[in-house]
Amino acid sequence: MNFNSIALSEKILQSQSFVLTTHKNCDADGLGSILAFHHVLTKLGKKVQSLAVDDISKRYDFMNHQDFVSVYQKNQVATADVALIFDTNDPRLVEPLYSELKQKTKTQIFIDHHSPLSFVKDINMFLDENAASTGELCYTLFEEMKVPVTKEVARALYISIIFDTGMFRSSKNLSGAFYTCSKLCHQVDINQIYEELFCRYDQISWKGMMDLLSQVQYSADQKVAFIECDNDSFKKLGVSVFHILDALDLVMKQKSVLVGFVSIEKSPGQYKLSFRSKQSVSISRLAEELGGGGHEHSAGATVKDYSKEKILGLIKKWI
Ligand SMILES: [Mn+2]
Repeated sequence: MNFNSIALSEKILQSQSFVLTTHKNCDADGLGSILAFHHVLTKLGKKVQSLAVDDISKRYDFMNHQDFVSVYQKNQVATADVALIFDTNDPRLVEPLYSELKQKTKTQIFIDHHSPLSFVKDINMFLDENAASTGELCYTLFEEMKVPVTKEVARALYISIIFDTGMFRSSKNLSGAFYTCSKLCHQVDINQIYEELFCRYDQISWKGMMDLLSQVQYSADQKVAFIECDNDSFKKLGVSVFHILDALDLVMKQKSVLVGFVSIEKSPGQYKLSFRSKQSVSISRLAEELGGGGHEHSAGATVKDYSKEKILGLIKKWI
């Protein structure tokens, strides 16, 4: 069933116990949404268990999630009325936790801003594709629930929004992001959050990213730029996935480039592909074709077979 904000806030206010989670390999939007709800629900006297499906990147330590969000362990999920699953509508990205949630919680509800997946049926959703982040949707619910937004809730939501919009750069309708941040910003340290999220290079990783940028390859018409990185060069360069994505964002600053991608060989026969696009070129369907998903201008997939020729061929269809 599809919830609207009124029906969902009623459901939340009427329920007593919750499990909160987000997609695997969580990001600041999903984690910020969990944290904001964790604080709000706890203050309302509800029972709350907050779980990450897998390890949380050290990059997000500054979000101070340690005391509130733990990593899922089999058979450790509490029984609860409602499971709220943030920033995805794809149950596969919440496994193996999702299967356990179906046994331990009465209702599972996805709160998300990604395109709904055509093959996923029979899930409960509160979904708004026009929202630029899930944090924005959480704020809509808090307004509907008429709960006060404390300093720690404001900080968590502000991080969600700034992260997912890349400081208000995303292609989506940003009015909701601006509106929400206008309500939050007086309670948050804007400069500190900017630095924690976006200034994260030491000398080694900075040099590593420069090396990555010197390895950019182009399609014949210069409209596609890409970086290939295998596991060894990853370690040699001293960079993480986040640094590589930063390099990809820099590559997209070239005028002629409409699509950029990075291919990261995580292990033999397992490639993580991240795509960016500009202007009217949408790459979300391309990512879906490859078994992944995402947004119009930012998407990704993990594939077993990778060749640059194949990916360049697929991209051609969308330019
Ligand atoms: Mn998001």
